[in-house]
Amino acid sequence: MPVVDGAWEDWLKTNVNRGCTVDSMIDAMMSAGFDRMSAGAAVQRATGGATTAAVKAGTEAVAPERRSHADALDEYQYDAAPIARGNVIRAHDRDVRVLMRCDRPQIVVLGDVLSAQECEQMIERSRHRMKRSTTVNPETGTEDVIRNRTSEGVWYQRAEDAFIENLEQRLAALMNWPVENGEGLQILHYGPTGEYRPHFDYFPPDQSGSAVHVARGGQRTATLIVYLNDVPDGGETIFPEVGISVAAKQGSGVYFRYMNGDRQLDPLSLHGGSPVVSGDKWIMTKWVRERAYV
Ligand code: PD2
Ligand code: ZN
Repeated sequence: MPVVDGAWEDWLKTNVNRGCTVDSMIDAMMSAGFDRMSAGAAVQRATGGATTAAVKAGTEAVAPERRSHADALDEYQYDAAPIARGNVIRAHDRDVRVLMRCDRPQIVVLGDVLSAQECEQMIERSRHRMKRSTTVNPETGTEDVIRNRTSEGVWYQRAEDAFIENLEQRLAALMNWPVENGEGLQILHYGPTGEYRPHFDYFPPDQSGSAVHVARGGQRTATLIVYLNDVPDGGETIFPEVGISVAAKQGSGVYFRYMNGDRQLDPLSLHGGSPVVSGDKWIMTKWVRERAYV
C-alpha cells in the first residue's frame, strides 16, 4: 500500500481547497491503492475532522467554500452537450467512432480521432520541446510545478502550422465548438509512474487565482484528450466519482463536458491520469472556453 508522503499531503491540501467531497478524495486514494481506513484517516486529517456524514448533511466541520461544492452535486443541471449524437461523427476530414457515452457526467469515448501516422508525427515533433508540466495555483493564478502532476509537456500556438491547424479544425468539428474558443493544443508525456492526480479542468470560481484565466475567453467548458500511443499497463484516464476508467489506446480519445448553458460546473467531472505502470504515455489535450480565446 502507498504511504501518505509529501506529494499526497500536497494533493489533499489542493483538493480540500478546491472543495472536493470527502467521498471523492477517499475514492481517489483507494483507486491509488490505499485501504479505506488509511484513506479515511488521511482525508479526515486534511479536512480538519469532517466526516462523510457531515459533508453529505452539510453540517459541522465543513467550511462554507467546501460545502458549496458538496451542494453543487445535487444542483448541476445536465443540458444537451454540443457533441453530435449518433455512433459515427463526421469531424471535418475524418469519421470518428463513438465507443461509449456517459450522461452524468457527460463523457464520450471516441475511436479513430487521429490516425496512427498522425499520432507518431505529433510525438516526434514534440519530443525535443518538452518541459516539466505546471498546474494553475488556485490562489495566485500562477503556473506552479507540483508533485500532483508528474509529466512534461509542450503547448502549440493555435494554427501554428498547417498540420496543427487541420487537427484543430477536426477537433472543433468533433466537439462542435468554435475553433477560436480553443486553447492551443497541449502535448503531455508521462514516463513510468507518471500521473496526474484527480482534479477539475475548470478554474475554481471561488479561488482568487482563477480570475486572470477566466478573463481571457471565459471559463473552460469541455476537454478532449487524445491518446497518442498504446500504454501497456496503467495510465488510464479515471473519473473517480463515477468509477469510469478509459484505457489509453493510440488514436482514441475521451471528451468530457463540465459547464452547462447556465454556467454551472459539474463536480462529477473530477478526473485524473492514473500512474503509468509500464511503458510511457503521450496525450494531446484540447481545452475549450466559453468565448473566443485570443
Ligand atoms: O493524462 C490524462 O489521462 C489526464 C487526466 C486528467 C490528463 C488531464 N487530466 C489533463 O490534461 O487535464
Ligand atoms: Zn484534467
